Amino acid sequence: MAFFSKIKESLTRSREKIKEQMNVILDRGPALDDDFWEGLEEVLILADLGGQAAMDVVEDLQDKATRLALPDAYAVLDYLNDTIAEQFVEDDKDILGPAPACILFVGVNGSGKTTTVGKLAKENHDAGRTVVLGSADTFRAAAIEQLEVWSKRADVEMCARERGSDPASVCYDTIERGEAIGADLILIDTAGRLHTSTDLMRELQKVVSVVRKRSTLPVYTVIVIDATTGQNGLSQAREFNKALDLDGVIVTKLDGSAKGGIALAISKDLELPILKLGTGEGLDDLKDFDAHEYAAGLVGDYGRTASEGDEDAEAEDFEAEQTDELEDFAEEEEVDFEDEISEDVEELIEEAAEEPEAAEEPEVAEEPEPEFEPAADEDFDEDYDEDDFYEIDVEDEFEDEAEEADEADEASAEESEDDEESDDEPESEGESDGEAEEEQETWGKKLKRFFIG
Ligand SMILES: Nc1nc2c(ncn2[C@@H]2O[C@H](COP(=O)(O)OP(=O)(O)OP(=O)(O)O)[C@@H](O)[C@H]2O)c(=O)[nH]1
Ligand SMILES: [Mg+2]
Repeated sequence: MAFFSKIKESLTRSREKIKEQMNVILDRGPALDDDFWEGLEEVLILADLGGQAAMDVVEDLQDKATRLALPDAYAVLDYLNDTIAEQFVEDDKDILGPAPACILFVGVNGSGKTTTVGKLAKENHDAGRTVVLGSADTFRAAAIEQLEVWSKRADVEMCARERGSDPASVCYDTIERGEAIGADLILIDTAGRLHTSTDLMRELQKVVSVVRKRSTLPVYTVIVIDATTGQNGLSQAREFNKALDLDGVIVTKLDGSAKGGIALAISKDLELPILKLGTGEGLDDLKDFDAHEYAAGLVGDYGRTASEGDEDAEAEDFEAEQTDELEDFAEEEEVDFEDEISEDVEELIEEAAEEPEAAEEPEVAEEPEPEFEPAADEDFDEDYDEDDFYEIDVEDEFEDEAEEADEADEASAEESEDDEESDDEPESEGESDGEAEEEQETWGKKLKRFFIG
């Protein structure tokens, strides 16, 4: 059961980092003085929101504080999440919306392009759309095979040429194939490249311009940014944007990052919408972006009104989750444990009943179990350590055993009388067999009572 959204969960590290710094300024007191505003701006910059976004958020909050006559820091912080959310650029073109489109994915090496293309292919195929993938990463070893794996997982077609061929030709083929089958969505994976390499960026420009000329569907270029790269992600996005005039951003690896604020820095700086968020390596770990959800996950709550209710709810959810898990665990373990014990005990009882020779062992055959003989209280105190008996009620146990031992004695006495009348078997052997059977029964009862209760 998911109590936190995957996005909120993925932003945990970023949120905790902000919380630590925010608590420092709140510890100084709730006054709305210069120290508070400067401290707040610093917290936002350190949270990777970027200088511009941090300044704009603080100015906006100062306006609200004046306009609404907010009394203190807590009242201001009630507006922090919404103010941050308002800074994100909206996706006016609805790039990943229902309209048919051809989308190129670009970015530095390892940012998550191929994985993102695969996840999107799955999501759109599941939504009933016809999707075609193009593997325009003809440079990296195994890049084509990697996308092929995703195309199979998503159950969509893929176009490729051999490694080393012209990526623009692959794009051409893919668009042609997409048109032939009436695809709603053409997703093209490109080779990762350093944003600082002029040659590689020029090559990419060529690819994008071929696609723009050839495609009859609207063409969008989307950069994939790894959230763990923080401010370097902003530099990457700037360079790619200069070269390609980007349309949108997908931020990946949010799950492993403490620099979630970078999404706002990029959106704000480049005036680009965030389209999706990568929250893991699985097929379903690509989430829609919602500015308010994101801001709440990134910052948490400090304001007077929001915080208490929300944190209480979180604590309750967490507690309920733990209780459910413990109950499930206990149920499973108990069932298995009981089954095992019952089976073991039944086997022991059966074995004991089937194998009377076991009773011929000297201590069983010759002695009627001294530890079960009734003992005087003073003897008991001297000879037994109560710890040896764990949770068994010692007195009851001894009374029971005494009764059983008495019964066993009587039974064997009767049998030996019978045996004396008959000369078929030697006296000692007959006595020993009778005792042995009684012993087995006594053991059986004892084991059954001990394990099963
Ligand atoms: N934790 C996590 N890992 C991710 C996410 N997205 C991608 N990855 C992992 O990041 C690694 C690189 O992903 P790729 O999709 O190969 O990246 P790429 O941009 O295509 O890489 P190149 O083609 O070499 O440029 C893989 O191990 C992915 O499983 C994400 O959202 N979260
Ligand atoms: Mg790749």
